[in-house]
Amino acid sequence: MYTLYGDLGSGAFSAEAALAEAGAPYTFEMVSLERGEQKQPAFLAINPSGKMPALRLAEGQIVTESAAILMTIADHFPGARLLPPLASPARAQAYRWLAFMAGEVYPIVEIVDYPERFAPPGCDVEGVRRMARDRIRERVLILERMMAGETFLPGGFSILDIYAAMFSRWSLEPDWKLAHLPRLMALAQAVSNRPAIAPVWQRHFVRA
Ligand SMILES: N[C@@H](CCC(=O)N[C@@H](CS)C(=O)NCC(=O)O)C(=O)O
Repeated sequence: MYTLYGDLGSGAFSAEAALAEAGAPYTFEMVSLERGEQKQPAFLAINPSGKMPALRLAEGQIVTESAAILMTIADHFPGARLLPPLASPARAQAYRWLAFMAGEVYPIVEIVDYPERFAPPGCDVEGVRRMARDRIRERVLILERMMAGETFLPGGFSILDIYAAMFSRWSLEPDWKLAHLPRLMALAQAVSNRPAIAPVWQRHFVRA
């Protein structure tokens, strides 16, 4: 049994969607962002960086970092084909774009959500947020150009689709997304309609 720690609408969506798609047995442990529980000792003992998601494996070890969690789930359930075959050219592209989303997009989300962490006292906090949004737009536009269509990789569904769909839900204004991200929005729609993921999507992004 896996235990996933996180909040609804957070990065925990990606881990939960991958678990659901893999058919893995799991429980969801709520950690409230609104109440700042990610910075409380109980959760810091699980992830010292105070960020979600965190996944406890059946063996008991903790995995943090959303991309590492997604790759771990893909490894544990090879029959679910959540990544292209090992050492294939498509696998290298999957790593490339997972790393891009984890390293170039996700960290900027923190600046949009908590600009005060990055603004010296007296600085224009809303200006910092605006600049961060601009950087996210630029970087998501790169994803938009690189994706094959309704799946990120030409070979079919993978954890990249789950991850990209999640980023389509954050930090970007609806009108801008409609005008500039037709592929990403179609991909997100396709992800949200997958039978295993649909209820997870509903809990995280529709009811949340
Ligand atoms: N590098 C981390 C980033 C995770 C992250 O920023 N998660 C957000 C929620 S979507 C969070 O926990 N924010 C709380 C905070 O920064 O205080 C990952 O990929 O898992």
